[in-house]
Amino acid sequence: MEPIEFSHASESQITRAIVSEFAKEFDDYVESDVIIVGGGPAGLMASKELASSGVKVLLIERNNYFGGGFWLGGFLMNKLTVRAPAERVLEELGVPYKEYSTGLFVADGPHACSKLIAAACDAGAKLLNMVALDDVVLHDDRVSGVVINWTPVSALPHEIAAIDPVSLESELVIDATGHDAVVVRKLEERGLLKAKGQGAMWVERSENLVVAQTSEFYPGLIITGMAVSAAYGLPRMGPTFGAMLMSGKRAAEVAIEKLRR
Ligand code: 48F
Repeated sequence: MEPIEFSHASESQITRAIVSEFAKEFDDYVESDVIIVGGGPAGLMASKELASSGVKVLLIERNNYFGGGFWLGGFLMNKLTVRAPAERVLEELGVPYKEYSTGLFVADGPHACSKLIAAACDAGAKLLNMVALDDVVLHDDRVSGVVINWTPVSALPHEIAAIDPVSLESELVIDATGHDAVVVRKLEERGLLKAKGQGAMWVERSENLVVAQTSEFYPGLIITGMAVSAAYGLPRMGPTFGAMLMSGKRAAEVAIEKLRR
């Protein structure tokens, strides 16, 4: 076997490559058209669709990994289900799937999730991991950005790490934080709106309603995915993902229309 010779790069060059490239990009995204909070299936889908339409979009995710609940289908088993017509989205993403019964499709979680993350990146969305939403920016009763901090900061005792967060501005924010509806809750804490909380399981009803009610929930704030269910008190849907993908697409459409105005 031929020995492999890697090119020369010093320790300091490697450090500079990381620091300068990150700082340049971060500086660029201090202002965006749209900031998406949460990188599960709904947020990733919305980011892909927005970036494909030329919108400057930043997605922040508190975990090291993107994908939220999309890696696993349910009950720690990694087969995902979607119902028609959402198999078309799997097709668009190039995810292999099989029809289990009429209109019910099954795919591999890791395959589907990695394709969706790659599609968002390929489309030009900027993805930032290990960054958590701390608060919202509110100007004249309109959500105008997010307040963020590095995820590990919240795990440190306050007396050790009293580290102020920073703000990023945008025309629109999308809450894609799933069942917790974290952005919506920040407005609720201030008495600006009331989230109804999630209802009990009813998959057939829930999927249609989540997509139909993906909308601007507060001036400047669009909701998508399970955050819609938590905000409007819709039934939960359990381990099926078609509505998450379609709701992400709908959120992007709503955002594009608002940006055009
Ligand atoms: O939970 P998640 O996958 O939400 P979703 O896109 O999809 C829901 C389904 O996975 C499933 C379901 C229906 O099929 O019931 O649960 O609506 O992804 C939400 C993402 O938001 C991140 C979280 O880590 C996850 O990756 N997130 C939550 N809070 C914050 C956050 C926060 N404060 N800052 C940044 N990201």
